[in-house]
Amino acid sequence: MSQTNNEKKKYREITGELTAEGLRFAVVSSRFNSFITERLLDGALDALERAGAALDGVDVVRVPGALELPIAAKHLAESGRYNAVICLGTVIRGETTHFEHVCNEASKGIAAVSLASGVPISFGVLTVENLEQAVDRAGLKSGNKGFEAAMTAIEMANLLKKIHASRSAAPSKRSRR
Ligand code: INI
Repeated sequence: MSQTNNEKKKYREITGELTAEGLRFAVVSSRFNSFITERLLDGALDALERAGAALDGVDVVRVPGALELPIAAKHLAESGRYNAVICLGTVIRGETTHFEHVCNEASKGIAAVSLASGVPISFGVLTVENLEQAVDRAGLKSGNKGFEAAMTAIEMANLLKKIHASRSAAPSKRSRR
């Protein structure tokens, strides 16, 4: 059977490495449900350190709740000091519809800030039904979502650097003809 174009790999593939050496990160961590979110922060810092980031170059910024993550992330992203920002929080469904508002506004806000600033901002916010689900995702059965958010930030920071580098190396329109 003949190889597909994907298998032949004739195209150029651009991917982000999982190395954090020489990159600057800010972590925004919310205090609401801090028992869980502090475990996400542990996971995120562990990922950054394992990937080679210098932790004395990482800034950890505290906000009251998940709703305040986007505004802090916006100012950090716009400062130009960071290759990526990692947002951490824990939203646990209660009796009211507040849960939906907090989840929707936090996720929409973070996505909007990331697109507007061009800085990768990862969404390490647990949106769960109960405490058991939160514990599972903060280092128990289902891994640590803070660790995953940091790895995503590292990959995206490297990917965007490469995309910019490959753009500047592209042949001009004239020489492509
Ligand atoms: N903030 C959270 O981070 N998690 C929650 O579960 C939560 N609940 O359930 O209300 C929550 N609310 C606070 C919100 O993020 C803001 O800090 C507050 O509304 C003030 O703007």
